[in-house]
Amino acid sequence: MASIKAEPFDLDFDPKTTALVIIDMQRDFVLPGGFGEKLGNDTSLLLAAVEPTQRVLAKARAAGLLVIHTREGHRPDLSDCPPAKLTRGGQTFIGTTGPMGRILVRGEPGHDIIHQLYPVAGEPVIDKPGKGSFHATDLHQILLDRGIRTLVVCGVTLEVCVHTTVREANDRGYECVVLADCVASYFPEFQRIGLEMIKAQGGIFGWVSDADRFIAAIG
Ligand code: TIU
Repeated sequence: MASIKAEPFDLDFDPKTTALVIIDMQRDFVLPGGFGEKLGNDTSLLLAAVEPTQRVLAKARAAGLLVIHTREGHRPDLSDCPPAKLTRGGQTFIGTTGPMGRILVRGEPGHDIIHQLYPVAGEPVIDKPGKGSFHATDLHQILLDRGIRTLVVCGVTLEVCVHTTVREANDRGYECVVLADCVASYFPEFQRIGLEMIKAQGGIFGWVSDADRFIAAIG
């Protein structure tokens, strides 16, 4: 067993039943020319999460933790993209062509994970059409089959895909630790408040820690 220093209180976990989940570290969100920038955001804010997540990923791999990556995106014919997601306020970005290929479309350069955090053989990659990583995916099945109980969560953006995934996971009975410096938002105030929301009320849907405390916990 191990224990991670966290808020609102330290969490005991078994590395054998713990997975590192890295959410949507895709070019379309963290680099200019993709979905994030099309939505009017400064994508450079998300890059702060890359280096701490690299350290966490290296430690998790060395310790033999299950590592799971997710990607938000759609089939090339967009048949899995709800009309309500495709067109917002009369604007359509998903499926249009930009400098990194068709935005949020599977198989395109922009849809793929940045090289710094690229999956290696044996690490499941979950392609998801929504914000949550459990919706319309086989993530729950993969976690159940491996007896996973605890999720250590990194990725972007905190208030959208990370929050949605952690809320989904919490409802399915997983204990989730979000690493504060390994998640990022386009909005600094959402980064601060998004972390507060997780750990308020005695940890209403999770715990908050950071890269250094995760690395120390693994030993
Ligand atoms: N726009 C935004 O903040 N996020 C997303 O659209 N997807 C994810 O968070 N991955």
